[in-house]
This record gives sequence, structure tokens and C-alpha cells, in this order.
Amino acid sequence: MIMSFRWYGDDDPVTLDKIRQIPNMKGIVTAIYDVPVGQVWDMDRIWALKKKVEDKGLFISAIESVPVHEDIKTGDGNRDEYIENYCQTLRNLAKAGIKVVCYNFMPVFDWTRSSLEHELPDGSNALIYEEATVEKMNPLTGDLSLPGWDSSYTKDEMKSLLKKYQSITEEDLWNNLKYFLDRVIKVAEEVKIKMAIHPDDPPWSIFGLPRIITNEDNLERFLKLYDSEYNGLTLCSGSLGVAKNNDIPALIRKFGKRIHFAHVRNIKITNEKSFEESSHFSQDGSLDMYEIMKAYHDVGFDGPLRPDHGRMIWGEKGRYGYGLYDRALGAAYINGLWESITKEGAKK
Ligand code: DNO
Repeated sequence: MIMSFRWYGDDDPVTLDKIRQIPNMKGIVTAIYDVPVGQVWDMDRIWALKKKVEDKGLFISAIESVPVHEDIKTGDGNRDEYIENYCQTLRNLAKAGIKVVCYNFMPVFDWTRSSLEHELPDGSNALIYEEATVEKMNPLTGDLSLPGWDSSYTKDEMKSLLKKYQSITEEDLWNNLKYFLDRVIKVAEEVKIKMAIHPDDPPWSIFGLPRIITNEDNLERFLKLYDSEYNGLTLCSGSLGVAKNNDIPALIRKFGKRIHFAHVRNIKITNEKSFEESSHFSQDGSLDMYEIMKAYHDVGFDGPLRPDHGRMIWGEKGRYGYGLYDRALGAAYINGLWESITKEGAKK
């Protein structure tokens, strides 16, 4: 594995100088955040980003994300133009040596939580999801602001977007995804970029919107839509793991070679469709992190892997889910698991 860390660019209070002091840190996972969705990322910006990271002795191990325009997901408007732009961005990234690109196909909302500062018994703050609360949330009232939400929509745009999705079924979304893959993966193959779709978080429908990258059967269906090594997965343990029927180590073993990027974190299932983001440590949550890392080891995973959302601890204030301390603890813990698994494996 290539131990990696997400960095949000120059505005991120967690600087590259801090990140590079975490033991075994090698890769940076980042993006160009201010290019409007659907536009081409130009070479100058990509070179500048690469240089910034490499000047600190690190390298860009994955781009997270090149976002997919809603016209592509809904299959109308200017989708062909946006797909062509997407392909051009991939060609540009490839020129700069990028090997892995993460993206998602979630309608309108990326990751969603009901509370961002829930206090856990130890005094730390975590992101949580409670279905009952989310059911009462109304994305149209606009007073909600969640980290994964694209706040660039005006209320009217949001309204018409949500309206458009009322007539889009899961099957339509599958078709639109296939249309996208048929064009984009061909380019990814040419330029040798491994595409890695991120699962839906949480892996079920929210606000009546269709969500399809949710479970084993659907992951399998996804991989068959375009059967190529370059059409792969970001296996996010925390996203898929909140649904009890998703057995993460089994998914890793099953999809092994098609996993190009690993997000490793724990969650604690607190109720039906409800969960807390616990620390990475196995006993604090519902997932067995040893078994997860063991599965990555056994399938010979050699791609980028990053600790994922952390709690806010030691009084840190920052980007929800993306502070320094708890994610650094996550990285150190994953390093420890990996070292012991590797050494045990070598003895056999
Ligand atoms: C949350 C992240 C997601 C992810 C995108 C990938 O913290 O894992 O926002 O970056 O869904 O496109």
C-alpha cells in the first residue's frame, strides 16, 4: 500500500509540512477545487499542484475527485460536452503522471450526515448520521450546510435539480453511468489512469434520490458495465460498512484487483440506518480493522490507501472529518496493523 493523506490545497489548515511528519506518509490525495464542475483542468494548474506536493518530498498518489457534472448523471443537457471535458482532464492529469482518479456518481449530494459535532462519551466530536433526523431535513430550506454538499447551487437551481431527479429511476442512473463509462474508460485505458468510483455514502437512497453504488451485487454490476482493469473502485470501508450486509473484508477479497484506492476508517452502527464515525480502532466501532488490513495484504494491494474521516480531538477546529490529529492517529494505527500483518506473513 502507498500510505496517503487527503489535502485540500492551500486553504487547508492541515498543511503539507504537517502531513509529511506523519510516519510512513508518502502520497497526497488532492484535487483542484476551484474549477467549476464540468470544466477542463488546465495543465498549468496541474503542474503547479504537482510541484507544490513534490517540493515537500511527497507525490500525488490519487486525485480525489474529478467531479461528474449533474447533466451526465441525469443524462441530458450538455452531457456530451461535459464528458469530453472530463476526458480532456484525464489526458492532462496523465501527462503529469497521475495514475488514479476517484469520482462518485451520487445525485446532487455527496456524503451526508445529520450532525457534524456530535459529542462522544470521551469528549471528542464526531460526524453522525441518524435516519430519523435526515428524514426531517429539507435540502430546499437552505439553512443546512454539510461538508459534502455543493454549496454553489442557488435555492432555485437546487429545486429544479431535485425536480429533474423525480423522474429518474435507478435504472436510468445505471444507463447514464454506462454512457459515461463507455466514453471515459476508453480514454482512461489510453492514458493509463485507473478510475476508482467511490461508493455512495450512506449506501442507501436519501431525499428520494436514486443511489446505486451501494452493495456487493451493485459493485459487481458496476464492474461489468465496462469490464476493464481501468474501471475500478475506491473501496471505502466507512461508506459501505454502515450497511450490515456489506462484509468489507469479503468485498476486498472478492474485488481485489479492481480496487485502485482504499479509504480505511471505522464506523459504529448505532441503529437501523444510523451510525457514528468512531475512531479508527477496531474496538471503538463495528468494523474489524485487522481483518480489513489483512484482506488488503492478502490480495496484494499496492495502491494508495488513506485513513479517512477523523473525529475532532484535543480541541482541534477545522474541516469536518478532515482534521490532523485523529487522521494521523488513524494512519499510525494502520501502519502498525500493516507491519504486523506483513511480518506474520513473512514468517509463514
Ligand atoms: C468524504 C469523501 C467523499 C469522496 C467523494 C469521491 O469524505 O470520501 O467526499 O471524496 O465522494 O468523489
